[in-house]
Amino acid sequence: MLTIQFGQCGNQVGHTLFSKVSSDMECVNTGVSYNANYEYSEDTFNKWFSNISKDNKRLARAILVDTEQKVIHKVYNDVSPSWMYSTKNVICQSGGGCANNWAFGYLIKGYELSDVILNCVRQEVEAMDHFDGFFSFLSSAGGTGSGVGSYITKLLREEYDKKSIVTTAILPFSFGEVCTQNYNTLLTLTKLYNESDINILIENEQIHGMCTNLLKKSSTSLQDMNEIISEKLLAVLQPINHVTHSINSLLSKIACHPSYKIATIKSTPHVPTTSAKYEPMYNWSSYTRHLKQTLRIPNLNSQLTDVELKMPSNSLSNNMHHAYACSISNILVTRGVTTERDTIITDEFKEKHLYAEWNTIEWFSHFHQNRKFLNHDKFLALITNNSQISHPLDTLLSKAWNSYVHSAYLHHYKKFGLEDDDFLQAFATLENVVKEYKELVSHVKQ
Ligand SMILES: Nc1nc2c(ncn2[C@@H]2O[C@H](COP(=O)(O)OP(=O)(O)OP(=O)(O)O)[C@@H](O)[C@H]2O)c(=O)[nH]1
Ligand SMILES: [Mg+2]
Repeated sequence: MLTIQFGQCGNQVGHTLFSKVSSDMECVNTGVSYNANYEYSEDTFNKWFSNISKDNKRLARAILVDTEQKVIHKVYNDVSPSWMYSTKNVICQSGGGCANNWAFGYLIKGYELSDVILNCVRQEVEAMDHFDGFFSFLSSAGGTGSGVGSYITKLLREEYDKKSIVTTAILPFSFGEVCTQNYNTLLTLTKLYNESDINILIENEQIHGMCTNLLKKSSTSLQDMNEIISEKLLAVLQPINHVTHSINSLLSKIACHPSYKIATIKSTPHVPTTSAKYEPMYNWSSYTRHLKQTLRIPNLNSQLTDVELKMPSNSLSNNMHHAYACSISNILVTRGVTTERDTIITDEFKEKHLYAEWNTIEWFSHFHQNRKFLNHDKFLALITNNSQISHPLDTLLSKAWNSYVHSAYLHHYKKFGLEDDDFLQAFATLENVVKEYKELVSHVKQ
């Protein structure tokens, strides 16, 4: 797997992720034998790192891209004793960024940087024994991650048409950021939907809520949020027991239908670092029940509390007033020690009524790893492709459309060559995605 980090957000999230991978490898409380831990560390290394540097640090298999220097220099120079980025993989212009303008990123900067980026990609790919695909990070709201990121994704799709492309896109807060964020998100998601095999969408608002409610942060920094984002991704991607856990095997399960290519990740437990030692010991079934509740959707007249913002509980009520989202597929990844008295039962996720009626095979998979993840006795992640995503995308579409009909800010895009037709096509594509997700119908509950 080759990781590519685009723009401020992409580089900051990527940096936190590699730091977490290293922390995970260095955990002493693993819960498994020396040999099993050795195998886990070796698999982790092969997945995320390419080599060992002269001063004995792991070299991240990652390419860093930005159109301004500040952030990329910060993450490159934030040196850890155990890992680092390769200098040759830092691709950065000395300009002032893309000014939150997708068109500037896609049509101007993406083109300018493309030869250098593709050369760097080729070198990394040639150095690998086995290359399964790309894993990229970007925010949809700025100009570089969104514009350059989607332009390069298009070129990667052309050049590596048989390889997987997994994109992690961070969606902006719904209020209080930049005025062009909805256009940028619309244009990015549309391009990525065409070129990537799966888009893992992360909502900043949701992650912020988790920091406030679960980690009890009085003020939340981007770093706090990036820690949660990285834990979610790694809980899915880190090695699992006895199975080759490649991007391709995940993709074949989660992106099993070409019209539904969006996934989100629910995870638990997230606890304040100060109280991690006293983390209450719930049994596996409390956690799996908790995660299943994250698939609920509100009914017409009732509000729904997002259970991902609450601590798990042994007495979580099975609230009958709320229906469940309709899923295309779900993968549960559990990490930690099981005992005879505390086993993992996944029947709740297999219930037919949670899935699209046309979906008749393999809609649910469970992977397990005995080795503890980041010192947690138990950690669970559910990567899910389901209809809930239609809600934030619908909100985004109506805000973008509202600006568009008033021709707000369009001149910023048109001066770089984007036309009304491009906008209209983007609206049509994303509206169609939302429609497909909204119209999903589940198997009838038995
Ligand atoms: N979760 C998270 N979000 C971030 C981070 N940095 C920026 N963002 C979000 O990313 C969006 C802004 O995009 P940036 O990544 O800063 O923009 P860029 O890709 O560098 O593009 P330009 O600066 O316009 O060239 C906003 O929605 C921010 O909330 C981060 O470290 N973590
Ligand atoms: Mg920037």
